[in-house]
Amino acid sequence: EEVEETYVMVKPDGVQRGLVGDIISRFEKKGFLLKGLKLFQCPKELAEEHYKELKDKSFYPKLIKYITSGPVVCMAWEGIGVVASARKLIGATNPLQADPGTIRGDLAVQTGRNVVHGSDSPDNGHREIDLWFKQDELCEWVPAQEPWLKE
Ligand code: YYY
Ligand code: MG
Repeated sequence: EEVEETYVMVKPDGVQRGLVGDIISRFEKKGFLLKGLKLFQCPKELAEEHYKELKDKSFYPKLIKYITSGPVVCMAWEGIGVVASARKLIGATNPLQADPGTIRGDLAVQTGRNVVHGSDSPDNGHREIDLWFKQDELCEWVPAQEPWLKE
């Protein structure tokens, strides 16, 4: 069990629908450590860099338009096994296939409006946090509850 970091983002639909608090709360309550948080209007170039592995997919133009269509909420979360755990909390890419209890399973219906992003590997966690945050936007801190979370 390794300490990792992951990039989680509430997409423009989640912000517009007032779901930011609910989504942040799920990661907080799980016991992960919030290291960075901001509301941000994503420029097209950044969206393209973030999703560069998908640039040949048919849905890519729509995806870039969606992600840049309004402000997003960017988060950096740290914790033991946080990359895979965040993906579990988020649920399957297609919200109709996402289990109840997951963010997408509870709060969304369409793949193209699936409310939230989470990094898919520890390497991408680092890469995406570097991409979306400046170094001085990230905090290293120890929450008072830490001894009650970690053995
Ligand atoms: O990691 P995750 O967000 O669950 O899915 P990806 O396969 O990385 O795709 C990124 C993003 O692209 C997805 O969240 C919605 C969108 N997308 C789409 O609009 N249509 C698809 N068939 C697949 C993905
Ligand atoms: Mg992905």
